[in-house]
Amino acid sequence: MSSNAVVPSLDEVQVEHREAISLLRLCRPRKRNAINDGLMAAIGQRMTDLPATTRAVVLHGEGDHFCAGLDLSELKDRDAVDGMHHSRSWHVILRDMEFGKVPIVAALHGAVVGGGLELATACHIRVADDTTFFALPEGSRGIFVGGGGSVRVPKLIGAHRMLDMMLTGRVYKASEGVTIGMAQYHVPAGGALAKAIELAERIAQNAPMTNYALMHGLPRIAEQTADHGLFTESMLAAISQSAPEAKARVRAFLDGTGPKVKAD
Ligand code: 1HE
Repeated sequence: MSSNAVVPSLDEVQVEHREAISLLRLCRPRKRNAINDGLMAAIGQRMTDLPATTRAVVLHGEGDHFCAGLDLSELKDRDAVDGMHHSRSWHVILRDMEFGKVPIVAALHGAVVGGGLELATACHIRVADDTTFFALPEGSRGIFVGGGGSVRVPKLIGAHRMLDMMLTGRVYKASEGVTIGMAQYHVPAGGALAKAIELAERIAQNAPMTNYALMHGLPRIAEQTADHGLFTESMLAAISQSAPEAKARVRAFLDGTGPKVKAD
């Protein structure tokens, strides 16, 4: 029986495990890490294959750019039905990243455009170095976002900023992008990966239940009514604090052995 299943291009998404964190590197620099079906399937496969020891992931790109978006050469022959299936296939993989097992920190540099921005916004933390620029060139290519951008990007920067980006081709440089909420961190050129690793290692020290509750709870609570949101919050609070790990961490603070909050 023949199958239409995409073969993941695993060599284009390299993985490195470092104790509690895993690094995924987009490795298609010749094409500026443009995402074809094989590369997207490989991202999905790598996320599925993370070892149980991984508590946070860093996603970064090889070469001068994080990601040039959809591989436009694949678009030539796609009809409406194929386009629908293609978009839905991105939705599944990016949803599984956003609502996966562990937080993902994206280390951004160079182009973070089109589907590259959609990929970055499926991550939980974005670190942009000074070379980073954000754009949604779909408008000028006669197409539309298809990887969840219309849902995730407005949550970060507002629908009208996204509208402006797509209608006018506006490009946000790193500092401006960070100011409007595209990324949470802005670092000097070449510094995104080191900062992302530092943050992932910090995230990996949290209780896994708390990380999970944050990743899964906060976006859902944001879409609930206030009354439902408060109820969900109470459930997550109750479940988190009843875990043995939470008890041990609170006890450690009360014993004087747990970390204090520092302002630096
Ligand atoms: C590509 C792609 C691509 C580069 N698909 N091949 N995304 C875009 O509209 C962005 C298109 N790319 C660019 O604007 C530029 O390539 C960059 C600003 C990202 C980088 O510029 P530069 O000068 O470093 O590289 P380059 O010379 O433009 O590209 C190098 C090669 O990569 C070249 O191929 P070559 O065979 O001539 O060497 C380019 O054709 C190729 N390349 N980007 C295919 N995107 C789920 S829906 C999402 C919808 C979208 O993402 S639309 C936005 C698509």
